[in-house]
Amino acid sequence: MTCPGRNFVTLKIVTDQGLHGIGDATLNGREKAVVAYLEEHVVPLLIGKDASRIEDIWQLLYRGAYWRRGPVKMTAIAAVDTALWDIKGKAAGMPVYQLLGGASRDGVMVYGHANGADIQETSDEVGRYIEMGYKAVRAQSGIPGVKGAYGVGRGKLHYEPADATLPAETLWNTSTYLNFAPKLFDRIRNEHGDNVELLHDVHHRLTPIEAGRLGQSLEPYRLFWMEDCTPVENQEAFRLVRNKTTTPLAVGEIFSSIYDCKDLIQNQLIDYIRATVVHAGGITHLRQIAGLAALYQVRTGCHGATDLSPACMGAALHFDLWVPNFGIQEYMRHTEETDEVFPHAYSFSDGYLHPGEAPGIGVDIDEELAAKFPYNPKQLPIARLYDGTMWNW
Ligand code: GCO
Ligand code: MG
Repeated sequence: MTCPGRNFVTLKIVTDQGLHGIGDATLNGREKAVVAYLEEHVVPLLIGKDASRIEDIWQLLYRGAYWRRGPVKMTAIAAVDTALWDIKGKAAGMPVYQLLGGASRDGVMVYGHANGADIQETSDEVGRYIEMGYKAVRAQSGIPGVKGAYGVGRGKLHYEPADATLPAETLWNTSTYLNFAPKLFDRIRNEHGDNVELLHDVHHRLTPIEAGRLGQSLEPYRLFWMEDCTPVENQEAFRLVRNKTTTPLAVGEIFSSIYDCKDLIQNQLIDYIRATVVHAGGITHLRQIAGLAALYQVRTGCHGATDLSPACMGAALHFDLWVPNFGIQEYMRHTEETDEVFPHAYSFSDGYLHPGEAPGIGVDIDEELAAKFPYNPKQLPIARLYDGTMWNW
C-alpha cells in the first residue's frame, strides 16, 4: 500500500526465473479489504504455481473460491491476472498488446475531465483540454443550490473525491440538476463548436424516468455518452431510459463481472461498457466482456479515474490498443508523485495514449519511493437529499 497523493494497492509476483510482474489491486476507500483477501486467501495458493498458466490460475481463484464474484474478490483476481500477463510479456519479450493479437489502431483516444465551480469556469476548462490536444472531454459543473455536486474538485487536473477519513456529506437536488444540465452543455457547444466529443457523468443520481428526461434534453448537444444515469442493480431499468432517448448510454465502472452486464449488453440497452481491468477480474475476464459486447455493437470505454493506479492504466491501454470494439478510454492524470512511484512506458500525445513497446504491461513500481508515502485511510463521500434522506453518491 502506498499513498503518493492517493492510496494504491499493488501486487507484485516474483518467479524463480527472476521475472516479476505487477498488478493494481486498488478498491477506492476499501483498500485493506483487498489486501486481507490477497494475503489470507490468494497468495498462499500461488506459491510454487506455474506463472505461465494464467487461465488456469484465474479459474482456480474464481471457481475455486466457492463464494464467487464481488468487487473485493474480483479486484484481487485482477491484480494476480495483470501481474501474470506482465510476466508473460516479459518472458516473451513483447508488450501485452502483441500477446493479445496486436494493435487494432495507432493510439487510444482518451477523454479528460473538465470541471469548474460554474458554467463559465467549466466551459473554460473544456477549452483548456482542447488546447492540450484532447479530442474528447467530460464536463461536470458546480450547480447553484446543490452543495458539493459530483465531479467538481478543489483541484483542477487532480480532482480526488476520496479525501476524508470519514465520508464527507454532500447534498443533492434532482430538479435543480435536471434544469441546469442542458444550460451547461448549451454554453459548451456554443463556445467550442462541434469538433470535440463531450461526455457527462450522472453518477447514479437519477431514477429511470428522470434519466430519460435528461437524455432527451441533452440530445441537441450530441453527447458522446451519458454515464451511469441511474443505478444499475436493476439492469432492466435501462430499457425505459433507452426508449426515451437517443443520447448514447455508458455504464459499468462498478461492475466486477460479465454477469453484471450481460443483460444490458444482450438487450442492447447500452452503447459503452465501462468495466476495466482492476475491478473486472483482469485482462482475462475483461476480454470476455468485450467479446460479448462486440456481438451487439457495444463498445468499450474503460474506467480510468485516478483511483485506478498506473498499473491498471498500463494494462488497460494494451487492452484498448488491441480490442476490436474499442470506444474510448477515460484518462484522469495522476499526480507527479504517483507517476514517479510507478515509472511507465505509456505516453500521451495529441489526444491519444499509447502503451509503449516495453515488454509486459510497461509499468513498474519503485518500492523504495513507495515506502516514503505510507497508507493514509480515506473514504468516498456520501450524498443526502435536502431533507436528510440518504441518496446515491
Ligand atoms: C469516473 C468515476 C469516478 C468515481 C471514482 C470512485 O467516471 O471517473 O465516476 O470519478 O467516482 O472512480 O472511486
Ligand atoms: Mg463515472
